[in-house]
Amino acid sequence: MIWNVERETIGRGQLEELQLARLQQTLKNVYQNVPFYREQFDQQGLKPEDCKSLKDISRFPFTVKTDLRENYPFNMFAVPKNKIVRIHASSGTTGKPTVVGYTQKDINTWAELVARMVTMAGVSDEDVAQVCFGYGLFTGAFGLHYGLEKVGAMVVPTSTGNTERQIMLMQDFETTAVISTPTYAMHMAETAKKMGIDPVKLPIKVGLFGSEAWTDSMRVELEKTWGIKATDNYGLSEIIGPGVAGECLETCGMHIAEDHFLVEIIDPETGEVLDYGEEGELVITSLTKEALPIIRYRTRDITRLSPEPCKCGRSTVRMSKVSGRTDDMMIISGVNVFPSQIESVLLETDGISPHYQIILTKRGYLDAMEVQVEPAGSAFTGNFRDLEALEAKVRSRLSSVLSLKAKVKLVEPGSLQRYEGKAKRVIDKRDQKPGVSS
Ligand code: DLL
Repeated sequence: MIWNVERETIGRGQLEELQLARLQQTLKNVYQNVPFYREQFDQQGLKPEDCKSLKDISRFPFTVKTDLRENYPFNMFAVPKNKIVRIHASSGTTGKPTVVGYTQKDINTWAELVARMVTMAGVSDEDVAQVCFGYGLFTGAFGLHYGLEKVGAMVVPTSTGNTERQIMLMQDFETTAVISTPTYAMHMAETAKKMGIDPVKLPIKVGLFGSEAWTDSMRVELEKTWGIKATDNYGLSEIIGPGVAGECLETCGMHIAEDHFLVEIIDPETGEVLDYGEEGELVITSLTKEALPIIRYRTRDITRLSPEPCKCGRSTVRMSKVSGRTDDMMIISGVNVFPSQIESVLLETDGISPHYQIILTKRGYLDAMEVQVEPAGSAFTGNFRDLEALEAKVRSRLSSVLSLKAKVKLVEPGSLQRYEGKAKRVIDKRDQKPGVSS
């Protein structure tokens, strides 16, 4: 089923007309109401009227995360405070969070976009949807919550944590759709097994996973472990939260809500706009946001766009799975590598579990990487030789597939940290002084 047939199957010409009208309106709005943008445009000698076609967007300056931080908390808002009905924030690892605001109309738009996205994943009023994202400043839980209610699903807002209770409620309420990060889904499955419950036997049909990068190998693992269809969905607080893009059951890329967002792919080094099919950084301009309109936001997420028609009937451009963030790329002995590439190698190796951690250190002037990973339960014989052979296998696959020299350490099952939200896969100790341990 398609939630909004008119918008999701719109013809290209009609869509572009709508996008241009909305873009011109957005540029006027930010120029009039957000001093940050007025200054930026003035500095470049640009007026909103200079945007005569969609391509003209490339003449306008980018917005980056630090712009939001420098305008903390509310200076990027385009409406007075009394029009704001909700605040969310994305947790920065250091310093102040990035604050985002919503008018009532923004909240309604958000629910509409999430309704489209959950419908793509086959969720309807027949479903019991358990939201295992943290309720709070994070956009994940509230975003999914309102969209799921809009389609009429029975929403179970369990939030994160208390994992045994999550499993008990899945069983008792006959949950059919689970919503979480892929990492937490893996952890929940493990907990279910410890409780003597086979996740495959639970009534869950579909998982809507997002908020962090995950590979197709992880999809295979999640689908097998839970006996479900695993779908991907993408979003970010600065743009609206979840609902920017989502996968239909064809699982061949995420449909972007192009009537609300104008997307570009750029070369992250030069800022040059790239063509469909080329991999680069996703840049998003909001077209309908009232509280926090945003121009050419550099997401740092690496993906590519495909305009090919999808079998599901939706006409919107799809983005491929995010392969990493430009700021997550590691340079190890001169080789550029993303955590997702390591995840693929690990999960495609028999006997390896999806629980891993990457540790970066410095040896002299050289970077060194250690991959700590738990063997899959069945492969853990405890026999030293077997473990050594498995380590050697992973090491040689990392070296042949990624041309990467890494130390591989198999660790006891259950010993690595488990995450209830986004996983922190990389621990970078390269800035630590010698002799400092943690
Ligand atoms: O994570 C919004 C969200 C919540 C999306 C729930 C989907 C589901 P932030 O906390 O602001 O917002 O983090 C945004 O998370 O720039 C990506 O790097 C990453 N991210 C989000 N979804 C995906 C995904 C939410 N499906 C940042 N695949 C983004 C890969 C994702 N990365």
